[in-house]
Amino acid sequence: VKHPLMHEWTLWFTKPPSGKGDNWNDLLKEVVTFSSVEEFWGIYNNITPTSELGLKADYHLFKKGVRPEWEDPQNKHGGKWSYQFKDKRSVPIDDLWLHAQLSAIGETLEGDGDNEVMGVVVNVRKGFYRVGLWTRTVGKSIPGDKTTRTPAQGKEILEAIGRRFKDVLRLKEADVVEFSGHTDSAHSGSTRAKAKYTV
Ligand code: M7G
Repeated sequence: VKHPLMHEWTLWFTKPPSGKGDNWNDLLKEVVTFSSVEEFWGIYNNITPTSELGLKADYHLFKKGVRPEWEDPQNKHGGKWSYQFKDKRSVPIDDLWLHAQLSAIGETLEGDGDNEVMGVVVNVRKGFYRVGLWTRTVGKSIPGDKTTRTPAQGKEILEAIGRRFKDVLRLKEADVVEFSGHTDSAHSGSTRAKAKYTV
């Protein structure tokens, strides 16, 4: 028996760079697409845990048809919630990444009809792990949206998603999870852009 997921999901991997000439596109690889709980566990049990990846590696789990890139048409108006875990030795990153993935594929991060969650990401970096959740918008209505939201409603929806993500990552109330728009990230050349919202 297979338990179907609400969406199909694709796992992507960013290889750690081997030489100087490597660019983002050479390193980003599509791994596998799945549509059931059982397939997810089969994949999960057979891939390298995050804690064993090299520096500059990423896993990205995105809805099928969405590339884990700012430039994707379904990401380009969006942003992300993210948190950096700076104590790499003590943080249970494999567990946290598992729960981030389960919250995405189990659709527990957003309400029916919110239509915001695009995917989740884990980055292995020198000095920290970063876990992120990419959203379709930054709270504003975007071209082509059928339902219109006021900026206040959009902010409420994104903050509710951020708070659930913060729980999934088992953070304390005093910890701060930050949201930033991808266009800010693209312009600053990095993810460390000005936070738009915090929870
Ligand atoms: P990062 O992995 O988000 O953060 O971006 P980091 O600074 O902690 O490593 C690292 C670099 O990867 C960026 O400066 C870009 O060169 C490249 N990169 C990352 N993302 C998510 C994208 C993307 O969506 N599109 C493109 N073109 N490059 C990206």
